[in-house]
Amino acid sequence: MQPDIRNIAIIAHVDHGKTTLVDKILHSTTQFREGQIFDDLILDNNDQERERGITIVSKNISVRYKGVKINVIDTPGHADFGGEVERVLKLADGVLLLVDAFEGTMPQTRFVLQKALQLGLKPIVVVNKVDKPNCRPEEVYEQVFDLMFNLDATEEQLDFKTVYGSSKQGWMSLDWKVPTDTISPLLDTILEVIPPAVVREGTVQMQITSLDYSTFVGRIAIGRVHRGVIKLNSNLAISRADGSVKKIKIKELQVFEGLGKLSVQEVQCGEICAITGIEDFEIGDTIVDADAPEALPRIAVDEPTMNMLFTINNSPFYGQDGKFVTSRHLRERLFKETEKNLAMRVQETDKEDTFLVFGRGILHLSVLIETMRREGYELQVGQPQVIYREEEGQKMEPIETLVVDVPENFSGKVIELATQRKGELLIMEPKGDMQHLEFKIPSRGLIGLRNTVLTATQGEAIMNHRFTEYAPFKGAIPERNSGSLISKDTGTTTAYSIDKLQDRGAFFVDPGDEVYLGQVIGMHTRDNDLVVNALEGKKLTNMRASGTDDSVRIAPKRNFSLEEAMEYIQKDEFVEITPKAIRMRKIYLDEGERKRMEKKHEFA
Ligand SMILES: Nc1nc2c(ncn2[C@@H]2O[C@H](COP(=O)(O)OP(=O)(O)OP(=O)(O)O)[C@@H](O)[C@H]2O)c(=O)[nH]1
Ligand SMILES: [Mg+2]
Repeated sequence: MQPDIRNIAIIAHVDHGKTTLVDKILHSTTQFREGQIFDDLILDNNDQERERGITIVSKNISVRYKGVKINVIDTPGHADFGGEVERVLKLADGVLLLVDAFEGTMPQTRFVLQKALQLGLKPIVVVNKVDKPNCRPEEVYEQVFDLMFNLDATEEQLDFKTVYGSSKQGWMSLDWKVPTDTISPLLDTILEVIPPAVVREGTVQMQITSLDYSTFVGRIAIGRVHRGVIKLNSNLAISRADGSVKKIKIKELQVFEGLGKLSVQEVQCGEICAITGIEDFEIGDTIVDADAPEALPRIAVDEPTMNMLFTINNSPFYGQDGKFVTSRHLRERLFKETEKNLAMRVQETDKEDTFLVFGRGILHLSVLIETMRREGYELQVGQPQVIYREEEGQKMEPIETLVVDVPENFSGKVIELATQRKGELLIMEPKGDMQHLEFKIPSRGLIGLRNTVLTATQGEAIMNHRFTEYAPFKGAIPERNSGSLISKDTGTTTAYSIDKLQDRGAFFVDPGDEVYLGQVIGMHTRDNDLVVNALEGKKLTNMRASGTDDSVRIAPKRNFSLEEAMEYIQKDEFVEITPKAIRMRKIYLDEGERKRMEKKHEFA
């Protein structure tokens, strides 16, 4: 007898608690061996996921509940990884739509729900985090209902069940005022509402929707068996984008079980399956019967909205701590990335050491850069550029929905900042003790906005944005209104000189740091760039005369995260990234050359 299977994906806006819930589902249905203690979320298991506290790649787990096998797919909530969600929804028959009981529906809630509804999936709504003191579960339920309605949910989809609870505390209930001590009410609802996987008889069809890596066996193709039964030693082939069909030999066939995978001889229809041994495949290919190949329609992939120049590190400090520094290294690494990172593209340029990398946003690109530096690469990247399109002779640009929740006294400031960048205020309403603002704003205007908004609101603003559409170009947006302080020479900075220069701006380096000629070492208080000498030796006599300890008065340097640096630099600047350092620099280090290039409108 084949087991009854339910395939569900968990979808939500970022941080609404998906992974926490999946962890609780695992814990409540799985016997872990003694000594297997988990402090963190089991699923967010790669370094960057742990450090950033977000899910970057979707993951499959599988549990047994009341004799039914439930395959659960945890998905990333950040908008930059939305394409991934869209793809893995193809594995599911239903979704758990999580919504934070305080925050309510957010831009990404709308996006992922819309995709799920369009695919005809059955939703269950989970109003999560009802343990939060200021939560408003009933209002949030109403919001979700309205959203479903506005997204043209079918009658059947609109007739969704809602479960309330706290993933963190490990309970779910049909009534939020009646807490329980188990998530069983949710699991029972899944069995009741989500249709069992359909069994289609016939020749094999399995579309590859995602891929996994193992250092031992290489690439692993993951997909759902759409029709027929896949057997280990049967006569199978792969149907590719170009229409070609190539015989394959499967080395290992696995299904998901608990946190891991289980090797099997055959996989029934409806089951989610992992295949090793096919070397040459792409996401979207279909595994078919070699004698009767019939491919499934290919998956459309999200178009990139942003690009950035990637080049080798040619700063005076190159090669000090990286292992991979040549253009050959860079090229190979970037092209390898495109094999698994579907929304990413790499384009050659007329310079052999420079590539244009296309992605879905700053985070999408910065995760790659961060991964590369951890692997030992050195590289430099240019200012992120949005991708324009031309439609009927008109220049079109990407527009996003921006949502900012901010304490009321700061809302005026946020509106001012967004408006300067061509943001258009659409909604302003109270939300608990916060003000909820929604804007339509060009993607261009968002670059660097987070820093500015956080500074202006003393870190209190919560900001989210998501791409919505291409629209006619909105005109010029003022650039950063402070120039760079640029190092005049190469050497070690001194407290003496930084102290003297403090009224010129804020520094990104501390006394004693090594800097090079042309490096951006601070932010000027004015809008033009200024070359400064931060290397001057201490003139002891002067210092004694003033009678104070110079180092005490120096403001601490401003630290930039990788993303902050990417959003901060101007057109004529690079971020230099090595395993140990993130520096900003002028593309042309020499002042004279810089001036000449400016005259040639190199950066217009
Ligand atoms: N108060 C409260 N906090 C929760 C609850 N569930 C999750 N959290 C917290 O919310 C934060 C985000 O939780 P995650 O499970 O990582 O959220 P996610 O939806 O997987 O986030 P992404 O994968 O980045 O989209 C963590 O700090 C959790 O501890 C809950 O029920 N109540
Ligand atoms: Mg997560």
